Amino acid sequence: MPEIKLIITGPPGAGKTTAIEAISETPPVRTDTRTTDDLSSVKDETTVAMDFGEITLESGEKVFLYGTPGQRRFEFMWKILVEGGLGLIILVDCSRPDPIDDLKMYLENFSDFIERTGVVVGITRTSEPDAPELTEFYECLESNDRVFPILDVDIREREDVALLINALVSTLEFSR
Ligand SMILES: Nc1nc2c(ncn2[C@@H]2O[C@H](COP(=O)(O)OP(=O)(O)O)[C@@H](O)[C@H]2O)c(=O)[nH]1
Ligand SMILES: [Mg+2]
Repeated sequence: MPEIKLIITGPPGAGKTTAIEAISETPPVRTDTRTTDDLSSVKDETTVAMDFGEITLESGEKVFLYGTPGQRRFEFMWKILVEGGLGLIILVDCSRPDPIDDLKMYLENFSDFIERTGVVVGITRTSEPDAPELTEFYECLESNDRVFPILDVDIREREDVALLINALVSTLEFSR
């Protein structure tokens, strides 16, 4: 059976580690360590190298899901992780100061990868009082000449993570 490597990215605390834990059939590999810098007010632990989990689709295809470290000082890891990847999940966290700007940043940073793969955007914590409307995220994609599915998700729910993966894999079907 073919194997599909997907990457999940997004700012620290968006839920990359949580998503992989929610869906992986095998015990996920985590490389979290205690936070020491200004992030420690947001969370106790942060991913330094990657997260890894695997899922078998209904079609029998195996998906390997790699989570990137969120902090920008680990950006060099992103290039290593995308090697051989077929698609990207970008998580955007509405509890952060400027979620639209976060999305723009990830579109730019992964632009080389995005040129040759598929993308799906997962918006988390959409019930936050200052959360942008979904249309604002679509406008952000549009102004960057991108058309990707955007889903409102609770990343702690297995079904929501499955939705993201299925949306991404189905966009890939066209290009494979
Ligand atoms: N209250 C709330 N918490 C959430 C939601 N989505 C994710 N979380 C929590 O946010 C944290 C995300 O942390 P983590 O997965 O380590 O983020 P990472 O830095 O992207 O790997 C976890 O404690 C989740 O349980 C949500 O919709 N509501
Ligand atoms: Mg993490």
